[in-house]
Amino acid sequence: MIERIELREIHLALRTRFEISSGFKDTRRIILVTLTAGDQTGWSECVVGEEPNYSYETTDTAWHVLIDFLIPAVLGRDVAEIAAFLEATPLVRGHRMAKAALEMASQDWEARGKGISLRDQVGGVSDKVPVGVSIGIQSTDQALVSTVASYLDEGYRKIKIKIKPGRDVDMLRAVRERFPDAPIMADANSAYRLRDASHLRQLDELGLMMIEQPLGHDDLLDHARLQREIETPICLDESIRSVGDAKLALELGAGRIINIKPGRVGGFRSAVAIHDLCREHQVPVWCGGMLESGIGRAHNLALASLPGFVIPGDISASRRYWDRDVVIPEFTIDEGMMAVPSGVGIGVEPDLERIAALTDRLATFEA
Ligand code: OSB
Ligand code: MG
Repeated sequence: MIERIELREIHLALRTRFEISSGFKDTRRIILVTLTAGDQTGWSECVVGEEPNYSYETTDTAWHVLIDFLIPAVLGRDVAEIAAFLEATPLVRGHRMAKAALEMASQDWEARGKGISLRDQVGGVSDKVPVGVSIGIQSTDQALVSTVASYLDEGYRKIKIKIKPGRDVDMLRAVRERFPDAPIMADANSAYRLRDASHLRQLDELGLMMIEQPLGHDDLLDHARLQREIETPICLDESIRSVGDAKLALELGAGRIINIKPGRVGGFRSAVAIHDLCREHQVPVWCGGMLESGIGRAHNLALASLPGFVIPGDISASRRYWDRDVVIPEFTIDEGMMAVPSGVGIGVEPDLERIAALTDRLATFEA
C-alpha cells in the first residue's frame, strides 16, 4: 500500500542554451517523485517543460494536478494497481506527463521489490543501446557545423538538428556538405504547415534519416498528406500521446517512424503498448528525451532496451546536459552506446545531498 509520496522541484542549469522552433531554455525546473510503500522507495522524474510550448502541460500544471488530484487518488492503493488505475481513471483527463511520473515511480518500486532492474521490469532485453544527441538551433551555420563535429567525435550515432522556418534547408545543406555520410535528422517541433510541402521537399536531396514532427501536434491527416509528397521519412513526436494516436497514425500513413517518450504517453504501460503495435507493423521506434536529469534518463534507458528500439535514442551523456548530474554514477557513452543499468530498480543512486541542495519546493503526502 502506498504510504508516502514526495514531490521535489529542483532547478538544474543546462550547460548550453537549448532552442527549438517555439522557444528556448537555459535552466530546467524538474519535478522528482518518490513513492514509498513498505521498505521500498521508487523514483521517477516528471518530464514536463517549463512552458506550454511542447505540450499544454508545464512544471506548474503537473505539480497542481499531482498534488490536488492524482496523489490523493493513489495514496493507500496497492502499488501494483497504479499503472492500470491511472490509465483508466476518469478523475483526470489528459495530463499524461503528470500521470506518467506516478506510473514510472510505481515501476521502479515494483522492480526494487522483486530485486530486479527496471529494464527487466519493463521487458527490456539489451545491456547497452545506441544513442544520439539533439542539438538546439544555433546562432550561425558555422556554430552548428562545429557543434555537430564535436558530437560526431564523441561517437554519437544520430545527430538531431532542430529547425524552424528560415533556419532549415540551407542550414542542413551546410551540415550535409561538411559531413556527407553522417546520420543526421531534423526536428521541427510543429513549425510548418501542409502548404510548406514544396519547401520541405527540398530536404529529400539531403539524405536525412527522418524529419520529426514537421506539422501540427494535432494534425495527423496533414502529416499523412505530407508523407505522400516527400521521400524523407516522417517521425511523429508531439502527435503520439497514446496507443490510440499511434493506431490512427499508422492507419493513415502519417509517418514511418515513431519517437516514444514514456512521459509523453502516460508511462511505461502505454509506451510498451505503442512499441508492441509498431513492432507488429514493422515500424521502427526510438526513445525520445525531454532534457531529463539522470533519474529520467535511467527510465528512458530501460524503455530503449526493448527490441523494437532500433534507432538511436535522444539519450545523451550527463555531460551533454549538466555540469553535474543528480545520480551516481553519471551517464556516459562509449562508442556511441550507453549501458543500461543492471542494478536493482533504476540502477543508479539518486545523489540525495545534491538533490536537497537544488530543491526549491517539497511536498509530502501520507496515507
Ligand atoms: O522535440 O524531442 C523534442 C527537448 C524538449 C522538448 C522537446 C524535445 C526535446 C529534445 C531533447 O529534443 C532531447 C534530449 O533530451 O536530449
Ligand atoms: Mg521532437
